[in-house]
Amino acid sequence: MKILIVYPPCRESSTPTLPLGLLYVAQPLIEDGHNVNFFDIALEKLSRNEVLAKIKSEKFDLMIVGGIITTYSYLKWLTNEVKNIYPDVPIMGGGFVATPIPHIIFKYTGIDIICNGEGDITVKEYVSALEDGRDISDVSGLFIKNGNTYIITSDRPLIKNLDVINSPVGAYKLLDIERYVVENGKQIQETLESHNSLDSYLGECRYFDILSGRGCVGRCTFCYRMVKGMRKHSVSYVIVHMKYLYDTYKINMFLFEDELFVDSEKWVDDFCAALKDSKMDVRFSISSRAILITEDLLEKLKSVGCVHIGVGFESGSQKMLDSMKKYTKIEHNYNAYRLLKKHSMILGAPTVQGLPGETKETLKDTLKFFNDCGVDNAAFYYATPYPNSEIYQYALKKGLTQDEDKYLEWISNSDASELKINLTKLSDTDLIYYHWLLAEALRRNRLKNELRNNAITNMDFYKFILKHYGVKMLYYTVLFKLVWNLKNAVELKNKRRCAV
Ligand code: B12
Ligand code: SF4
Repeated sequence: MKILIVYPPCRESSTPTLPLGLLYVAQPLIEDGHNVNFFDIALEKLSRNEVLAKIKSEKFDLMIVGGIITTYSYLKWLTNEVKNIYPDVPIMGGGFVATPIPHIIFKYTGIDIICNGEGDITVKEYVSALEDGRDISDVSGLFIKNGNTYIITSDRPLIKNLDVINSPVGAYKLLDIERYVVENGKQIQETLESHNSLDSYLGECRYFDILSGRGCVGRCTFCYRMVKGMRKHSVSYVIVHMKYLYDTYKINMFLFEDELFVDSEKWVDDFCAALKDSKMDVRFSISSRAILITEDLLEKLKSVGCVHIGVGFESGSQKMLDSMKKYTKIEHNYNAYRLLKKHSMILGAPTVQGLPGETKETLKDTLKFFNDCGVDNAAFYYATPYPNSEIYQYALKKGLTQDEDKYLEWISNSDASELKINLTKLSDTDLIYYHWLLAEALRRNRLKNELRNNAITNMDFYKFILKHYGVKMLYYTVLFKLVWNLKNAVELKNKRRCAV
C-alpha cells in the first residue's frame, strides 16, 4: 500500500523537531513492505500553496498525520483540503492533537480514523485490515468516524515490554536526517557555550532525540497523560540504538525525550556502566524529578557525559506545588539546584504560572525562590489547558473554553509563553507583570553568576547589558532627550517672554 505520512508544523515558523511519534508509526509499515513517504512540513519550510501542490503531485492510498495540539489549526486546514482533493482516500490521525479530542477532530477536520493510544501495533493491524478489505472495527485501539458520531473499538492493551518495538532505524531513512542533526545541533551548541560548558563538549554538536522509555509516574494537573504508568526499555536496547546513531550519523549529543529518564537507581547504574563500556564519546541530556537528584546520581551521570538535566521546578510556592499535584517539596527544588550547580551541570527548569489558586502571594513566593536560590536557567510558562489534562476539565467546567474548536484554534501555532487564558482571580496585567518580574530575576541571576565565576570578560559584560537592557536603555535615552528638550523649550519660551 502507498502511504503518505505528513507531519504538520507545531508552529509555522519553528525550527524542525524530529517527528519521533510518526517515525515509530512508520517503522512497522516499512517492515511490512508498504511504500511509505514522509513529508515534514516544518523541515521543508513550504507555504500552504506549495504544500497543497506537493500533495496533489503525490499518489497515495492512505494519509497519516499526527503531532501536538498546537498543530490543530494547521491540521484542520490541511486535512479538509486533502479530503476535497481525494475524497476517497482515508486519513488516519493520532498523537496528542487527535487522540484526546475525537469528538472535535471528526467534526472539524478531514480525519476519518484516529488511533486511540500507542500507534506501533494499531497502525500495522489497521493497514493490514484495510489492504485485505477486512472489517476495520475489529482492530483494537481505534476511533472510527460514523456519520455525525464515532465508534470506539476495543481497547489496545499497553505494550508491556517496550523492547518488542523496533527502533525506527528504517524510518530515519525517509527523512533528511542531516538537517535535524545540524539545525538543532547549532541551537544546543549555543546553549552549551552560553553556560560555559564548552570544556565538557566535543566540538561541532551533532544532535539527536531519542527515547529510553515512555510515560511518567506523575499526575500533574496541567499535564496530559495519553497512557497510564511508565515503562523503560532495557539498557542494552538503548545502547544499541545510540551506537547505531553514533556510527551512522556521527551523533555526539543525545536528548532523551522521555519525561522521566531517572526511573530506578539500578537502571541508571546499569546505563552508565554500559555507556562507559561502549566507548562512545558522547554527551547527553535527560530529565528527572527534583526529589530523585542526589550527589551520587549526578557524579555517575556526569562521568559518562551527562551535561544537562531538565527538572520541572514549576513553582516556588509549596501551596501551588501541592495544588498542581507535583508531590515535591520546595526543599527538593533547592537541593536539586544546589547539587547541579556544584557539579557544573546545566539545569533546564520549566515553571508554570497562573494555575487555579495562583495569587500575588504565591507568585511572590516563586520570585523569592528564584532570588534566594539564584536560579539562572528556567523557562516560564502560563498555565494553558491542553485537552484531557485536569486543568482542561476545570476550564471546561468554568465555561472558559466552551467553544472547544475556537479555543483550540486560539492556542494553535503558539506555545505557553503567551498568556492565552487566565485561570486565576488575578487580572491579566498582574499575571503578565509577575511573569516579567520572574524573567528579570533570572537575567539578574545569570549576570551575577557569570560575574561571580569570572566567566565573562568586560566585552562579554557589555554585550550582555546591550542584549538584555539595550532596548530599555534606548527607550530611556529617547525619553530623557524628549523631557530635556521639552524643559529647554519651556525655559527658552519663558526667557523670551521675560525678554519681551
Ligand atoms: C519532544 C516534545 C516536544 C518537541 C516537539 C514535539 C513533536 N515532535 O511533536 C517540542 C520541544 C517542540 C515541544 C514543544 C511543546 N510541547 Co512538547 N513534548 C515533547 C515530548 C517530550 C516528547 C514527544 C514524543 O516524541 N514522544 C514519544 C513518541 C514515541 O510518542 P508519541 O508522539 O505519543 O507517539 C506515539 C502515539 O501517540 C502514537 N501516534 C502519534 N502520532 C500518531 C499518528 C497516527 C496516525 C497513529 C496511528 C499513531 C500516532 O504512536 C506513537 C508511537 O506509539 C512530549 C512528552 C512525551 N514524552 O511524550 C511533550 C508533549 C508532546 N508536549 C506538550 C506540550 C504541551 C508542548 C508545548 C505546547 C509546551 C509549551 N511549554 O509551550 C510546546 C509547544 C511548542 C510550540 N508550539 O512551538 C504536551 C502535549 C499536550 C497536547 N495535548 O498536545 C506533551 C504531551 C507533554 C505533556 N505531557 O503535557 N514538545
Ligand atoms: S509534568 Fe512532568 S512530572 Fe508531572 S506528570 Fe507531566 S511529565 Fe510527569
